[in-house]
Amino acid sequence: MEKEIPPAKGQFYIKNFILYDALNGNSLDVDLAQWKLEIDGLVNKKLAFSYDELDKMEHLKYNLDFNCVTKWSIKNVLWEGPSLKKILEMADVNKEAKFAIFYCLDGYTVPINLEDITEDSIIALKLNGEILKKEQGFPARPFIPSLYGWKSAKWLKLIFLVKDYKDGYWERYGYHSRGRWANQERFESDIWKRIRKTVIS
Ligand SMILES: Nc1nc2c(c(=O)[nH]1)N[C@H]1C(S)=C(S)[C@@H](COP(=O)(O)O)O[C@H]1N2
Ligand SMILES: [Mo]
Repeated sequence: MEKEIPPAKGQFYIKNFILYDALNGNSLDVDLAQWKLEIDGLVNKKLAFSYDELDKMEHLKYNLDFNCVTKWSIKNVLWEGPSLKKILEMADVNKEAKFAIFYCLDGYTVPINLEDITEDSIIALKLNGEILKKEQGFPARPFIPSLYGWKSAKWLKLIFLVKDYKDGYWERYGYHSRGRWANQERFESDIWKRIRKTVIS
């Protein structure tokens, strides 16, 4: 008998994604002729990729779990898309940049430590063999294997490189600044948040 692989610490498996839409992204009709993924901020080359250009780049393809911080996980999702690390290399990120802020068409935002953007991080264009559905964040969302699901920003529009950390949509409400699931970096204490707010605003 095949041995069941348990989910990440503190997580349980469910069958289907719970589709989140904190800022009404589901109502977005994205016109691909207009849409471009922009790379801006602390880069030496500002770039803008059309969907077609992203689709024509070499794609990484692998199965990995999706872990939502609220404890549900989806087993063995097939992820597919161009390398995020390569895209950032093409933009020639400045040495002083420490974070990438992801901006979405619905107004959702999320900061990611550049350290977490590893070789296997992608701009996902496909999920389980199909192009992203509207409610899954069409046309593109990042997938960063070490991080919880809230860091996978749907309806992605812009990646902005910065030196200083800045809260995104959920971090403002206490979600962890980094969000690695292996360390269960779910939420941060109010005290830490208050200290951080006074230093970085
Ligand atoms: N633009 C946008 N991206 C988002 C969210 C959102 O509300 N808006 N929710 C996040 C959260 S908390 C999770 S767990 C995942 C859920 O992905 P799913 O909606 O495909 O299940 O999307 C993340 N990306
Ligand atoms: Mo989440």
